[in-house]
Parts: sequence; C-alpha cells; structure tokens
Amino acid sequence: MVFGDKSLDLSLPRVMGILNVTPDSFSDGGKHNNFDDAMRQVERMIEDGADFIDVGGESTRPGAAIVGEQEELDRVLPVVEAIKQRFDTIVSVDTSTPSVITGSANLGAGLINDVRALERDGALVATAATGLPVCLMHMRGTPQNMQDSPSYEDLVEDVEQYLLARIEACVAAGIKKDNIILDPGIGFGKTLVHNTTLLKHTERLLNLGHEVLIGVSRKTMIGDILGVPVSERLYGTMGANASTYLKGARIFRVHDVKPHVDMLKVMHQIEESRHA
Ligand code: 7PM
Repeated sequence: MVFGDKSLDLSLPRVMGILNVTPDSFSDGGKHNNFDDAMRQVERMIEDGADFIDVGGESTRPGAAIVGEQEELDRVLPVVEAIKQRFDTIVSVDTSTPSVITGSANLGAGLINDVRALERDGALVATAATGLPVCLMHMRGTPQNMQDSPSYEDLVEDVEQYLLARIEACVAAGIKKDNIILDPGIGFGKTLVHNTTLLKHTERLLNLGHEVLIGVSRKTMIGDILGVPVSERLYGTMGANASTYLKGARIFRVHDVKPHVDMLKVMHQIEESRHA
C-alpha cells in the first residue's frame, strides 16, 4: 500500500507508534505541550522500528472534552510538518476533522486514521481529495457516551455491517477500495466481552478484503482482565496483539514500539518458516 511518499508491504506485520499531542497526554499535565519532547519520542519510536507515527490532537478518552477545530489544527499541523522535515517515516493522522485531514496531507502525512470512519461532514470529500489511504474504525456512540452500557444484537455482524457501509461511502466518494484499512475499535462503545469477541473474530473483518489495524495498547480491556493500572499493561497488550497477528491483523497501534517490533519479527519468522 502507498502511504504518500512511502510504500509498505503489508504482508509483513507493521508497528504504528502513538504520539499524543493533547495537553493532557503530557506528564506535567501542563498547558504548553512540549514540542521537543514530542520530537524525541518520535525519534525513539523510529529507532525502535516503528513504520508509522500516529499523531492525534483530540483525546477520544471516554467522557473527554470536545476539542475545537482551530485548537486541533494548532496541535497537529506543526507536529506533522516537523516530523516530515526531520524524519523519513509515515505520519498517520488520528483525526475526524476535514481541515486537519487536508492540512496534514499537504504537509506530507501518509495515512488518515479516523475513529469516526469519515462520518463527520466533509471528511469523506476531504480524504478522497488527498488520495491517501484511510483507516476506518468502528465506534458505537460518541466518545462522550460510548461507554454508557453499550449493547449489541449481534456484535460481530454489527461491526462488519457498519464498516461495509462506510467502505461503500468511501468508494462512492472516490476513495479506492485498495486504500482502505479496517479497525474493530477496541474500547469504543464496547464491554470487555465485546472487545475479546471482536479480537477473536478478526478474520471476519479480514474476509471483507482489507488489511486490519488493531489498537488495544494499554486500554481498559487489558486493565479489566489483569486488574493492573495503565503503567503495567504492556505484557497484556502484547498478548492481545500476538493473538490477532496470528489471526491475520497486520498493523499494530502501540505506545511501546520496541517490544512489539521484536515480538512480531520472531512471530513472523516462525509463521514464514519453509524448511521441510
Ligand atoms: C485517550 C484515551 C487518548 C484513549 C487516546 C485514546 C484507536 C485509535 C485511539 C484505535 C485507531 C487510545 C485512544 N484508539 N485509532 N485512536 N484505533 N485506528 O487508547 O483503537 O489510544 S485513541
């Protein structure tokens, strides 16, 4: 798949490193988000083997405040620009906002990653105009209400049907079918059993004919199973990602790049073994 100025073979597992540029993602909880710290984080993730850097300026945490358009532009665009100037990597932009989509693409971003699957007004048209690949994620509800007792008639079928409808909307808007990646949206309007069931049935999304991206890193799902805080969720995260790699997922959106790069290299080499 071609991500702007870089082409990636997705028969190999790929790691997407998460870079949050929301003020609440910085440890000082401070107002001014620290640009130099963000660049150091990016450098480290690339050294560790990340293929994508996912830049997000909107906190989609359950109950999070809504971020204004100008604020999101001010957070995201300078970071996209600086990464593309300094590093040879694919910048993925975690956004639902048309102006952020267009602006990021003009600065060299290679992937539009939208937790709202391009449902926001103008997002389909803006993305089609960039010619870039897009990751369509399933969410039930909005970040503000999605965890208020979510329920499904037929979970896997619902997610599949939703993503199929979004694929059709994308294709109708002029986005190439080959440029669409799918994501079950772990933690976005889902209970623990919803999350584990979707991961178990990763092949149902793959059967739609698209690559699958999984974002489970440090999420509540891992905390629910292990009873550990965010700082202790790496091993559990790796278990979830290893499991879905074996089911065919190929892009892993994670905070901890190096452990995943090593794990996936070993897993890939085992799966590709050819000796009789
Ligand atoms: C605060 C709470 C900040 C939660 C960020 C989050 C996904 C994503 C996110 C995902 C794709 C997080 C989430 N999650 N994009 N963006 N898939 N494609 O835990 O699962 O990282 S934001």
